[in-house]
Amino acid sequence: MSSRTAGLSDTISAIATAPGSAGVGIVRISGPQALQVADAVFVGRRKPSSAAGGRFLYGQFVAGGEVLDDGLCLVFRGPHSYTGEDVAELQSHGSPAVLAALLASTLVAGARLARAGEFTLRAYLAGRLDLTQAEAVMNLVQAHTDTGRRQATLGLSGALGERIAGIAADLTRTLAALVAMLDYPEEGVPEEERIQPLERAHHNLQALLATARAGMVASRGARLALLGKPNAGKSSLLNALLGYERSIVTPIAGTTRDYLEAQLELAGVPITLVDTAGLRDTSDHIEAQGVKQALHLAQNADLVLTLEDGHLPREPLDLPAGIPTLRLQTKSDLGTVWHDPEVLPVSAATGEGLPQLRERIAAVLLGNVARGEAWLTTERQADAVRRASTHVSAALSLPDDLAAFELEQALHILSELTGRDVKEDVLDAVFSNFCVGK
Ligand SMILES: Nc1nc2c(ncn2[C@@H]2O[C@H](COP(=O)(O)OP(=O)(O)O)[C@@H](O)[C@H]2O)c(=O)[nH]1
Ligand SMILES: [Mg+2]
Repeated sequence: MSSRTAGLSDTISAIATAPGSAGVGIVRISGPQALQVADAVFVGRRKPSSAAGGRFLYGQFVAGGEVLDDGLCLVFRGPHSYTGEDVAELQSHGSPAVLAALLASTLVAGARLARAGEFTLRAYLAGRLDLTQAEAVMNLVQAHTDTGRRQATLGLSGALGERIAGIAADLTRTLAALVAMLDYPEEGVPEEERIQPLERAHHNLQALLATARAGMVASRGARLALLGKPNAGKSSLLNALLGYERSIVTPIAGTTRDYLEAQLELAGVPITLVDTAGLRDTSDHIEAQGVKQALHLAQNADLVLTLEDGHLPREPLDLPAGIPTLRLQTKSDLGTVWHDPEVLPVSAATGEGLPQLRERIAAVLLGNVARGEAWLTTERQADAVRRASTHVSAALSLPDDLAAFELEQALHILSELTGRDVKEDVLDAVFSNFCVGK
């Protein structure tokens, strides 16, 4: 048995709220002994273990005879809880010291410290969530924008699972028809049973796959690198997009030698803008490091903005190939000495071209996927849909017996995607990205 599902019959405990000081903090306990552990650390008019599910009790948290704080104990009895098990939530003041002491006393009382994502893993194992919903929980916890939140909520509602189930149903229909034909060739299966569902599944898989970039960018954000020669106006553009002076701007070439990052939101996507050292051959050792770093940063960006000064003669920029790029002509307020319809004129000084730039960035990052539908939001999901789609494409052009085999493969991948037929290493990959306490 893997480490992930080992020992799920024990009782776990963790601080469920974020580190730091806050009005309220929560220690969550789940498992067969959850209410007994709560009994040991909570003293009120009623014991948690004798309270009905759905009740909250007022009292004091105690450890070794000492009162830590007063607060609430919420009692959930399985299966009517997040994890499907008995759960107690201890709400104290949101003090790091109180929460640490409270957590420690639940461990002394017999709970074990929860691993990352273990509460949600238990909810999944109890059949309360499928895997795409579990991933949506993680995305929701981490959502920083409306788009990210909306997609996570859609995923959590099961909308993504339903889209996938619809595709699986079409594949199952085709597979049944193919098997029937192979077994009883004289019977004959109508085309609409065989080809139409397969083509529809193929189309729907492609449509789903087309949402992956937008979904991943909306949930985890995107990195945008600004690249260009010294003095092209990279730092000025960064400041203009941010609306405040983050990066130092001077007429001296080579001002930015290190790189710096700043956060902003654009079309509902959390963006990390990266300002880099200007690309040029230089004998300055530090600047040369910066140039190397700039190319490396560009390679790891979701999108590169290349900047070329519009009022100076154009010099070619040597860029590594294969990176999605938007090309900009800077300082448009100074007049332009070259013209290229592929390149967007912008001015950090006057703001000209910035609305168009924001629109183009959003178009590249989000594409034109339908907003109200559930998107793929993780690399795991995109990878599964990509693989399933390859098998379905193959099935479209193969004889019936081989097509049936391809469809079985595709169905297996889809069931792994929603988590009905899942291996331990997949669970590990999904839940290791969670925070402890969720
Ligand atoms: N007129 C004008 N000057 C600009 C603009 N953007 C940058 N500059 C000037 O160009 C010089 C280099 O700018 P900077 O942002 O430091 O370029 P970097 O080396 O690419 O980061 C500075 O003197 C800026 O004031 C612009 O849009 N219009
Ligand atoms: Mg600079």
